[in-house]
Amino acid sequence: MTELERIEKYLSITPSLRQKRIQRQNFNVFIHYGLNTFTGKEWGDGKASPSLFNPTNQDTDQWIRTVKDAGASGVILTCKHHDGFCLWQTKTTDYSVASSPYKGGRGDVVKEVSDSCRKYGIKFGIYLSPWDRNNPAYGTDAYDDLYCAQLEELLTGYGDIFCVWLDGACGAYADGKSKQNYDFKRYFELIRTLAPDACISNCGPDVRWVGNEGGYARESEWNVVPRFAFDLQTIESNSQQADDGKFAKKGADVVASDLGSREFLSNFEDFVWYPAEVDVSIRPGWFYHKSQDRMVRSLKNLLRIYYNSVGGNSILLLNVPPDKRGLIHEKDVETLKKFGEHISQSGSQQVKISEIAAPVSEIGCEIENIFDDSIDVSDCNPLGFYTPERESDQYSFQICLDEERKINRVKIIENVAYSQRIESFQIFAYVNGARKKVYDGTTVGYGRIALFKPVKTQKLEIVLSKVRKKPYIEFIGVYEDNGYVLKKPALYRFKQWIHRVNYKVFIDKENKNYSE
Ligand code: FUL
Repeated sequence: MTELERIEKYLSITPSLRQKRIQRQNFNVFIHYGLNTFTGKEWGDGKASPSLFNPTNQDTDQWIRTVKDAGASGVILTCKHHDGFCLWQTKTTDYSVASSPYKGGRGDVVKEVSDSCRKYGIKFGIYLSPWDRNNPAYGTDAYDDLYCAQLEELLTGYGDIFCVWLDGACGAYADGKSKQNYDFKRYFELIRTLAPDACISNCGPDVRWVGNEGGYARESEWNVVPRFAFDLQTIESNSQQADDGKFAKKGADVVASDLGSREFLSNFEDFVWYPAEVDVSIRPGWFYHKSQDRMVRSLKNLLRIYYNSVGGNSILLLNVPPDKRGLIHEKDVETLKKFGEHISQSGSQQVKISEIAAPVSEIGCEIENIFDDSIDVSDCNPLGFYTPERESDQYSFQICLDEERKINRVKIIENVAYSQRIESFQIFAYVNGARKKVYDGTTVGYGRIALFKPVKTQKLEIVLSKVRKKPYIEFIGVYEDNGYVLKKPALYRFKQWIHRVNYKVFIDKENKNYSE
């Protein structure tokens, strides 16, 4: 294939509607809750008595109000974690809330959370751990039947599900057992049948695990990656293997640093649209531990994660674990409230653009289309974007603001219906007549928030210095200084990522493309 043919191939890879929707959601909350909340464990061994599950004051409305105040769009609940304890009234096992004192054994946490989500307009998703340390069937074919029955109960009994999160973590050896040979193909088909709009994340074809639990996206996240990236063996082998408290602290060193550059893609023939998700906990643990009440991430830390993930073409999945009372702890609530306020205030700091000069557009795709990011091009408005009429090596946009403003960021979104095209771009500000470079970046994709040192200016220039083909831009926004400065160290860490994945080994020819 020539370079041009290759590029055409990459650009032919575009998201499914369900992928566009989840990318547009930007930020969701993970809720880890279950027997571990009461035993203080991270990985329950499946032997703890259900009688320990006894929240005294559970209020899922409080959880979801917190989620809403934080500005998230959806919630994913650990309906069953590795210990096998089920938070709903399942017919598949007694190891569930039905055997607990909670509401006299008649409680159903999945129902409560999904009802609260509906009440507050938050989407609801499920996490159902494939690894099950309690069920005697684990390790046999009968377990696949049981797992599918659990999926079926969850996907049919609790309203719309936006995401099914399949965890790759497994430490079966810790139980002296060999690992279940999961029939993922069967799980995927069942999910597609029962919940066709739901994304299957992590060990699934729709959303890619970023590869670490430290809150780091790559400096250049690409949505078009070689199909091997959706290879369950790779995902599982990179996932957590032991409950030693070390995995989440590892930072960003468990995956390849580049999954999508032209150079990297040139090694492969088969590609998928596979957007990254950054899953990270607000505390050191995924489950609540009283001893970690003073270790809740600070606002500054959460913002670092937000700008790095949501601002770096990735979905953020932030874990917030309820405590033994069945409430989200005051400390987390307070931080999340400030976080939500920061995000919403920052969104309203968009500066008025009085004039923008861009290369001549295709008819119907004028530059004026791109100042309003509430237009959802994915579902309904195919013309809410700009594209130049002609192909060129570089594209330059001159932006005049209504008056001189102190700004510190620019947000750009590509219309991903045309795949991901921008490979590098720079932002210049005119200060006292001089053209000063304020930002040098790489990918844009579903969204890049380019943060720079505050600068007073009335005129900017954005140069798309390298593109795969002419850009399709959905949105450009310029924002007044919100006081946030992204510290350099986070970026330095990416550069030190080690290429640990031997990608050639893991190509699985059997993998069907479930994205269709
Ligand atoms: C990991 C699990 O082992 C953790 O307990 C947690 O659920 C996290 C989201 O995924 O792989």
